[in-house]
Order: sequence, then structure tokens, then C-alpha cells
Amino acid sequence: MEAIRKHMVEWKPSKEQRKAFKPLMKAELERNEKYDEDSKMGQFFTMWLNNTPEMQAMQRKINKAVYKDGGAFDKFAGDDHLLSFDELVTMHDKMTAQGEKMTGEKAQPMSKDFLKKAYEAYDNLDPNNKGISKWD
Ligand SMILES: [Ca+2]
Ligand SMILES: [Ca+2]
Repeated sequence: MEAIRKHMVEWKPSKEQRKAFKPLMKAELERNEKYDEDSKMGQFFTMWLNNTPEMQAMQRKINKAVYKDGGAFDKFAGDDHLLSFDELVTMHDKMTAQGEKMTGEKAQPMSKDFLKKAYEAYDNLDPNNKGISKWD
């Protein structure tokens, strides 16, 4: 997700990449519009979108936990160090459950179709491997 925002804000994507990521960002905006104004999850998304300093600090912490050696990414990606679609779905479900536990709110669901498209968009960032690597 961090990558999607970065791509939209400061990244110079190729035309094809832009075409792949744009509808994803739009779908994310629409999904997050469904939250109530006082929803923590909705507020998180707004902070993330605006890239507030608090959010940057939190993001750094999360990224560190997810991408460190033996962290969440390694655990879900398995021995090949690449995230397959099924592994991405498992990771997404797990993180959603964690977010729900943290906020005590029910997350607006991400559609399978969205996840599939996001997976393909990320996978295509590096066409030389099948799956998503840490660096994508
Ligand atoms: Ca794998
Ligand atoms: Ca790939």
C-alpha cells in the first residue's frame, strides 16, 4: 500500500504501470469513503493519504516489522522469498484481522478482484520474477 501511494505521489511510472495502478488507487479511495467520519480506520487512511509526520513514523515502524529479516513478509513469502497471490491473500487477511483487533472496528472488505489486480500490478513491476519481492 505504501508503494501505491508513493507511485501516485512521487514515482514516475511507465504508461502501462500508471494504467495498472490508477484504478487501484481509485478503488482504495472508494473503499475508504465508506468509513464513518469518526472511524479510526477511516482516519488512518486520511493520515496515510496526507502523509502526516505521525503516519510516516508509524509507517516506518510497520515497514520495519514487516520487512525485517524473518519478519512478516519473510514468513508469508516462504522459502522462495516471493509473495504469490495466495500468500498475499493470507497476509492481507492476517493484517486486516490485526487492524480490526487494534481499532475494534470492522474493516471495509477489499474485493478479491482488487487484490488480484494489485497483485498483478506489483508482480509486473519486476517481470523477471513470478510474485512480489520485498523490493517491489
Ligand atoms: Ca512464496
Ligand atoms: Ca514480479
